[in-house]
Amino acid sequence: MSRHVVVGTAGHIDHGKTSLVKALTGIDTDRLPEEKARGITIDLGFAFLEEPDGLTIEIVDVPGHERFVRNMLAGVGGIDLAMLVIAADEGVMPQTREHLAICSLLHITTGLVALTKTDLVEPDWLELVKDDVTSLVADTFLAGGPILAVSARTGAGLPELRAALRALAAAVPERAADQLPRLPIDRVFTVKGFGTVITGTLTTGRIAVDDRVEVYPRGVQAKIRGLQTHGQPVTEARAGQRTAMNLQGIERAAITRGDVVGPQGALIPSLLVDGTLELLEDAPRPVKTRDRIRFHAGTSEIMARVLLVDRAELQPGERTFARFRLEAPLVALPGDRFVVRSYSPIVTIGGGTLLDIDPPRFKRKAPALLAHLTLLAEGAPAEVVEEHVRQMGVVGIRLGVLSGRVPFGPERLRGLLGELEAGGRILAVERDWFIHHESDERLRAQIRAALEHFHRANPLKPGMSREELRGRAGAAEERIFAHVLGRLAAEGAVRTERDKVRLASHEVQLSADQRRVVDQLEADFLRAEAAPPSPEEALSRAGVHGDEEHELFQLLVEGKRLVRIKESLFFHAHALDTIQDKLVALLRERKEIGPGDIKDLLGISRKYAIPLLEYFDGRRVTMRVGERRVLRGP
Ligand SMILES: Nc1nc2c(ncn2[C@@H]2O[C@H](COP(=O)(O)OP(=O)(O)OP(=O)(O)O)[C@@H](O)[C@H]2O)c(=O)[nH]1
Ligand SMILES: [Mg+2]
Repeated sequence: MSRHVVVGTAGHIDHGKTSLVKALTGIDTDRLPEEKARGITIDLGFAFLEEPDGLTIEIVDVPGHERFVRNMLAGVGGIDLAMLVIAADEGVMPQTREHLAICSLLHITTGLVALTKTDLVEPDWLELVKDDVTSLVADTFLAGGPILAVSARTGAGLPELRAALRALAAAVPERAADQLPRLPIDRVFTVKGFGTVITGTLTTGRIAVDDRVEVYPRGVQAKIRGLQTHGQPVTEARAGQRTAMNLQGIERAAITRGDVVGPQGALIPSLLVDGTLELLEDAPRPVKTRDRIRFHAGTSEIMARVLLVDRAELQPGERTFARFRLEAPLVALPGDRFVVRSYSPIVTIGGGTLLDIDPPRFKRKAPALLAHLTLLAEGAPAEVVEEHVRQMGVVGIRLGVLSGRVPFGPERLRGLLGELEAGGRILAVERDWFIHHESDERLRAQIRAALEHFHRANPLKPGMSREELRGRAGAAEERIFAHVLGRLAAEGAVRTERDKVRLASHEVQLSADQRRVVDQLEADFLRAEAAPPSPEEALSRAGVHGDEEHELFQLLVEGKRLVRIKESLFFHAHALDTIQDKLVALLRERKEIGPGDIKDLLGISRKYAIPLLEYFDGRRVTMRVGERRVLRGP
């Protein structure tokens, strides 16, 4: 099986990085005319070595000039191992240190030192430089690693260097297969006849021709028309591969270095991220809250303000949690490492690990934020997922959003969610939409409390309006509210009738006096049959003053004893049944009738006859044909 391991060069300007890459691979990575003219590297260059057993060593050659560290940063974001190149005649220089620090901050875990231009120095000198280098790399990921003496000019030591690279590459662990495919873009150009082409190192996952992708943060969607690695067309690219991608349906001008290609809708561009922040021992000064910095992640560089979570100032060598307010959207995932450079002078001062993307709006200095970040930094994967669900409260979180906020791929995430659901920690309100069990319990308690309060305040009302209840119970998302209410109903705790909700235990309790009024009202309407009184009349005959809004009158309406036909015209439900029977019988006999016929049939005036006919039209019992009514067929 083929494997791709990415080696990045690092080291001071003119120390021989590009020459060494060329001596190893035969590829001149300085492509730009300006690079040729000035004899320095300005932007990233790419080369590769084909090794036995399907291993390809991809090489990213970076510039050493201090003004181009930003380009260097765009190159080392995706590397597996570092080749620190130090010219034997000059020894350790400022960008030797800075590049080494950057590699350390990015948590690159393996690599070697190539002590080059050895043709220019005496053996004694070489030994002195070796000692220097040994103490430079002590306490770094290069400690104890190979320090190889080479010369690009004479070729001395090159076979040993290549063998050492191969050995290190073989030991690099396989990149996680189950991760969202992500390709931070380092170059964009157009190829005549093909259109827009982007290149980058596919950091995770795999992609194939015809895949539909999105270019973040712009949100433009495109189809992969073609893929190439090392100038050869391929149908699929895998993690670690240098990839050129021909995108269909996208303008070159719509993309720049720093953008990220990923699956559609899967990543979250964010102006706010949380993470750890560690300052280098030799950072020139402390970092204070609101300091403006340059934030480098993947191939992007974004200006940002630092907001320290638990202190006002972070001293060199210290580490804490920080929030970054970015001046342009960042596209990254938790777990990604980043590097921070000071605004001015432009030097690398530290870095950290992203913990949360588009985090919940905690108050920055709140202990809750500290607890949240500590959990994200130190918790087991299931705890991290649970924490995200918990923080979303009664809004819940959808799988699509969650996957952009955790450092695990989709399959792993599904597994963790399944575990949490089985353990009762979270609930699925819908497929791929989750709330924490505490939020569920809180919502249930709020619903019960709101209903209890309502019943106490309105003992004669049979139930509370559903929308009012949702508002009182923390205005939960409609579908989550519906889900929780549905479960409460299934458990027999609440009853829902049309848009009214009540506790199952609630019963309207009437005093003897109230009972008498209600009974009398009902009797009045029953007796009146087709010519009912107005609500006011009926109420005053029962000895109370009021209109249809009167709670005792409403009791009969909500209990469906009285039915509103129009405005304040109410009929008793039984009376309506009787009227309907008579009407249907008459229509069967006559086939069609006019308003006068119903007046005669029921002995009522036009005032009742017209609304009744319209009511039965509305109930689809009758149908209007001109001025006449006929029976609507079954
Ligand atoms: N004598 C000698 N000269 C070398 C060797 N390697 C590189 N050089 C010379 O050193 C100079 C710089 O080499 P580059 O390979 O461009 O250095 P670099 O590290 O890529 O420089 P930047 O990319 O600009 O940081 C060139 O003039 C090379 O010819 C070597 O092994 N021996
Ligand atoms: Mg170079």
